[in-house]
Amino acid sequence: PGFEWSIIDIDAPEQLTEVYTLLAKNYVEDDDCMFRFDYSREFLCWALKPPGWLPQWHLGVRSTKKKSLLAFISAVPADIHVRGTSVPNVEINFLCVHKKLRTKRLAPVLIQEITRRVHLEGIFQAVYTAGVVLPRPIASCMYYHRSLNPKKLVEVEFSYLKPNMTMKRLIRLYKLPNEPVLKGLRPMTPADVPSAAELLRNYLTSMDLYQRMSDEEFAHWLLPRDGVVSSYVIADDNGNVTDFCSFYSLPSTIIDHPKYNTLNAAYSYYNVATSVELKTLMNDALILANSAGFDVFNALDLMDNADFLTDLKFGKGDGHLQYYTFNWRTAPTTPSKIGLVLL
Ligand code: MYA
Repeated sequence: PGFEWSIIDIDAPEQLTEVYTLLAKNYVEDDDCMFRFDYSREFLCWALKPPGWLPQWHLGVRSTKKKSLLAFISAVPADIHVRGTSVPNVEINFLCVHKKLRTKRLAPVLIQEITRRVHLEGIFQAVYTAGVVLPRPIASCMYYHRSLNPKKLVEVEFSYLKPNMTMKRLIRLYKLPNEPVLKGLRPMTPADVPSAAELLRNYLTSMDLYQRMSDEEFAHWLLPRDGVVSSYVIADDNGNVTDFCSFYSLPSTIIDHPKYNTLNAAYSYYNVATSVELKTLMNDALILANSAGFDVFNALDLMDNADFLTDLKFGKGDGHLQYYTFNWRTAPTTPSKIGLVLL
């Protein structure tokens, strides 16, 4: 009693702002409560409205009296492949309960209700990621971080100066050129979608868990959106994409810092290299992210990312990300066989 379900209309600016604010103040924090994800409104529209999205899967809980938004969970459709089998699925994300209402078992109620609403559409499987270990992950990935603005990262205690290291030397260590190195690397355009989508589909078939994207879905997830997602391609003489890299922008609020409010983080998304080395391509991704003003570039150790993490000076983080399948039993796999990036 005292609470009611509410379908959130993401297209209504004031409702989008309610979800934005709930998450900005109550969503995922690091273990030391120093940083909290600050997904932008534009990012939320992107994440919540891929092809096939349904309004009833943007599910909120409001107080009956004041109607304030106190909890949220979302589902979006995806064709997920697990060890060669295609399974119609949803991706569950943005499960959030207001700090005032924690440990009252509202989360299981939200999960039950989104499950019911997904079942009504004839879908019975889901994928999701979480920082916490629940029964039972299909894979356990690790975050790696590449400093772009080491001075700020040290000031906000995201990273530390090791003994014997000076700030000057640290800055020199992480310094990057102003311009990308690879010839012909340019932002992805709609004309690139058919060949780039095919490149990604082919690449991902070697993975144990991945989303198979139609051209339409690929266009939604990968075409550049200002302040949300950046994608760069190299094409051959016939205009077919041979390589692409991408990253999304997910800032974090720096909690209670006297000087800085925001940590600008880029997250590695989907990257495929066939005509150049993946390492060279990702070095250019770092250069582009640095020029765009990001403080840090984050990547999980999934897909072929292990090929470049060490050489490109990524440091191992302390955050694990567990991958889960719901109502689909499969043996655990290694991060390098995970071909799915959830936002
Ligand atoms: S992961 C992001 C999760 N969000 C956050 O971490 C934001 C900050 N934290 C909060 O808002 C709250 O602490 C949350 C829990 C909401 C996380 N996934 O209500 P409670 C279980 C699944 O008393 P609260 C993301 O969005 C916990 O083990 N379950 O606790 C993907 C316990 O269950 P049990 C979780 O702290 C979400 C129960 O909740 C998670 O007030 C995928 C306690 O409930 C978690 N991340 O609220 C959801 N954290 O007693 C599953 C805790 O059994 C989707 N719990 O151990 C499943 C598929 C559904 C669709 C199926 C379709 C077919």
